[in-house]
Amino acid sequence: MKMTWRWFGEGNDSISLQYIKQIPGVEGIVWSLHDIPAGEKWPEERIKATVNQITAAGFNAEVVESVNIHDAIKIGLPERDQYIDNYIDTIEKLAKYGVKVICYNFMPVFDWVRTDLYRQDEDGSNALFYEKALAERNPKELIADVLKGAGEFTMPGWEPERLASIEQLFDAYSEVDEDTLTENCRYFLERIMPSCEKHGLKMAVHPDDPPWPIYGLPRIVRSAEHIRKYLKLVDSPCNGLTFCTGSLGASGENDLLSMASEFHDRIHFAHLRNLKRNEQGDFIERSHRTEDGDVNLTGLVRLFHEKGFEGYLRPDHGRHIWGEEKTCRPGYGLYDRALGVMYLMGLWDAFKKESKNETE
Ligand code: DNO
Repeated sequence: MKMTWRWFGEGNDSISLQYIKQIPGVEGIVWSLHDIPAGEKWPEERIKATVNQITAAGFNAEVVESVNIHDAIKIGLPERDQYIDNYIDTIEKLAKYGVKVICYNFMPVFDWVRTDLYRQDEDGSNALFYEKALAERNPKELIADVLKGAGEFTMPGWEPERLASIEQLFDAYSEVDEDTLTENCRYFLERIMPSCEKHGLKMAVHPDDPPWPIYGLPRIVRSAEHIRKYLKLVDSPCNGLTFCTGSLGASGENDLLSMASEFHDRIHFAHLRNLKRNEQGDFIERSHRTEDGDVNLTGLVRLFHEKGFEGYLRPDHGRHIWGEEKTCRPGYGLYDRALGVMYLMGLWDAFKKESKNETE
């Protein structure tokens, strides 16, 4: 297991690499070039500069989250070939600079969806919250609320320029059902896989967050059955999974332990976090501790350890605590994620010692 931390880049994150270095156990930085629009080639000079900056601070730069996929590829428009060529160009360059895993998603229009970025919890902390009844209201209101909550920060998957034409985007997807989206995904994967295989670079699709269709848009990475199908679209180790417990765990129907056990050899990256669901289908993000939510992180870390997981792992969203609210990116502050690292490392170290039968 290699512990990593998501960092949004110089001038684009409230946390410095120097601070991240003080969190025990973090070996790698999960990065991206967030200002490059989906579909464009990533400039080599920018890749080189970012990788150099990260390695100079004492981290590996082996995981990128995300290289986003242009809507034309998901919709299956004729211009998709050009965008796929651009994607391959970026893969080639990232491989040249030592990138081993690319996390991406295949969700139409929206990436993750929440209805409140600062929902107060019982202990006075606040966190990202999803209220089912509110999520299907006028998408323009939802977008306005999320962007307002983000304040000065840009949020991946919530690009104001792209979402400004939400009606056209919905229209463009009107003919795309689950089968079409799956076939468009197969087309994309078949074209990029030779390049990934040549470099041993693993693609790790992020599950749908939340794991159900939103606004009638199809979602194809949301249950064991969907993931089974996805991994067979191209049955290659390079077509793998980001195992995100917060996304998959928002549905009580997903048995995370059995999913992690079934797909473990195709899991290249794990996002571990906890959440608490209620009967209405709402959920709030919680501390990483198993007792604080519905996700059995203890059991999952045990399983990852038993399976000899050698991939990358990161704490996922944190709550906003100790006055950090609105001074950091929603869900991506320092304190609660650092607590998450320590919890996950603590579990890992305990299982490691146990398996070696060490007592000291
Ligand atoms: C949210 C993240 C997602 C994730 C993408 C991967 O905080 O987990 O935005 O990065 O879905 O492409």
